[in-house]
Amino acid sequence: MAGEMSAVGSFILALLLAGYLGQQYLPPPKPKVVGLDLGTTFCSVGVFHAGTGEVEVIGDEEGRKSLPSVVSFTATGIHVGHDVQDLVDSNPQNTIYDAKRFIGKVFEPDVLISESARYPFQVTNNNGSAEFLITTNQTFTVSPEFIGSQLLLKMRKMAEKHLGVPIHKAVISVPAEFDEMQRNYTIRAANMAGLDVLRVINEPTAAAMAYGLHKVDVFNVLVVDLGGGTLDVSLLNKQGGMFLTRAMAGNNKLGGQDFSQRLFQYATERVRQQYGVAPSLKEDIHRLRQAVEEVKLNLTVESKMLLRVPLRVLTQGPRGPVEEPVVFQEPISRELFEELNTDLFQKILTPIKTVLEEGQLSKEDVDEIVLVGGSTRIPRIRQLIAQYFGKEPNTSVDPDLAVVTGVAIQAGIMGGSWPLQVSAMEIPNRHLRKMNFS
Ligand SMILES: *[C@@H]1O[C@H](CO)[C@@H](O)[C@H](O)[C@H]1NC(C)=O
Ligand SMILES: *[C@@H]1O[C@H](CO)[C@@H](O)[C@H](O)[C@H]1NC(C)=O
Ligand SMILES: *[C@@H]1O[C@H](CO)[C@@H](O)[C@H](O)[C@H]1NC(C)=O
Ligand SMILES: *[C@@H]1O[C@H](CO)[C@@H](O)[C@H](O)[C@H]1NC(C)=O
Ligand SMILES: CC(=O)N[C@H]1CO[C@H](CO)[C@@H](O)[C@@H]1O
Repeated sequence: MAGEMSAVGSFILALLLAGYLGQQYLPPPKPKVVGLDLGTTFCSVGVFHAGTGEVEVIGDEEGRKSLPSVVSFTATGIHVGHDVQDLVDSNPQNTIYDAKRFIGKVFEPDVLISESARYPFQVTNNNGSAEFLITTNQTFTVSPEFIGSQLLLKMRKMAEKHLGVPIHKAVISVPAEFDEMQRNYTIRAANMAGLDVLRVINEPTAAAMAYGLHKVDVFNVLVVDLGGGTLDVSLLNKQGGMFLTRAMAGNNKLGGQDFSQRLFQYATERVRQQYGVAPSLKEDIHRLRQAVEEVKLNLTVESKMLLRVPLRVLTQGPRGPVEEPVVFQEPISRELFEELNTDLFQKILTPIKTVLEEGQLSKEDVDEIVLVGGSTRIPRIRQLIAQYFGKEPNTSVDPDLAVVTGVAIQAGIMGGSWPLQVSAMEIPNRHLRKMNFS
């Protein structure tokens, strides 16, 4: 009897051992849960690889790791992300962007009318909810969550193609200030894309996780997210494995496009000084804007750049004004760019001071500062923040991919991937309101 028992026992032991060895030598299982960052202007998808313990942000066929949050409708179908690029100019009234600003929100009728005036597409009012009016060879409306679902579906397909497995589960990030309804509609967008949402996580929390701050001994984390058009500052407090948002503040009219605009105004003035007229042709203005944007990006690494744009200027010929092709050239130094934006850069400190006041902390109490959003690449901005706190911010993760990196880590935790034992939790912040300065 005892012998039989031990035979069964060693059989079980052998099974366990085989399982253990299998775990050691078989390739690690493919990730089953994806992390999604559905941003206002760009979105990304990432996964956590249990085998290597690394996050992979999944690129498209051309290796691009973020896709523009744009969806365009034509008679032949729905186009998403990079596929839309050519349609932005030719099909503006059916090309929807910024849908995240409308998701799960109830608006006063006059607010929707003025919002609609800001966009080349038509925003309509469905009992307080925003919808977009599409006219291809038929006319219909789509909801902001439908736009979101098309972006999420594209990212799901990218992940499935890359990993070679079907994906049905996701963790998704939302701005900390999103209320329950905005969160619910974001989940609905994911459901429409065939994804079950295991957890919704705040963007600043995700950014903090990208730096592994859920695993180390920190209490107060300040997250500065400076994107193309908005600044969001959040003060997080970590207790055990739990992140609590203590305070939020921001400026929804401050970001990269404002810094570009200053440089564009300067360039326009220089054209006027050199040729007597400012550029007036639509294509010229467009080209100048693009060149300015490129120079701005390059100045984050270079200290000096040459702005060089072919333009056509109107000059007085013998028989009236004629268009003359010229090549406008102007050296732009990083110093000049900083000078043109001094006051705007200073404004970044306002919401930072506010969250500290709201959270009743002094700047010395902040353990780590995390920078998110493309505009935090600007060296002067990093420097201003470092000077204010008297310590270096955390910048080693690509600021455009910090959120998706953190969401992918959370997805790995939800998927039960070894070796992550620490789970980040969020304490809901129902009564927190975001202060806005703009
Ligand atoms: C719109 O055009 C597409 C492609 O040409 C066609 O497949 C579709 O049936 C048309 N729809 C309507 C309502 O005419
Ligand atoms: C419109 O919204 C209000 C509250 O937001 C709701 O009470 C009402 O039933 C809605 N009407 C329709 C037609 O959906
Ligand atoms: C959000 O969804 C949950 C679960 O489906 C539901 O209980 C809750 O009432 C919803 N809240 C809002 C504001 O829509
Ligand atoms: C900006 O930098 C990139 C890479 O360093 C370079 O390829 C590009 O030509 C630069 N742009 C301009 C306008 O010089
Ligand atoms: C400046 C800097 O890199 N600070 C911190 C970033 O976050 C990690 C935690 O993962 C800290 O160890 C660094 O010191």
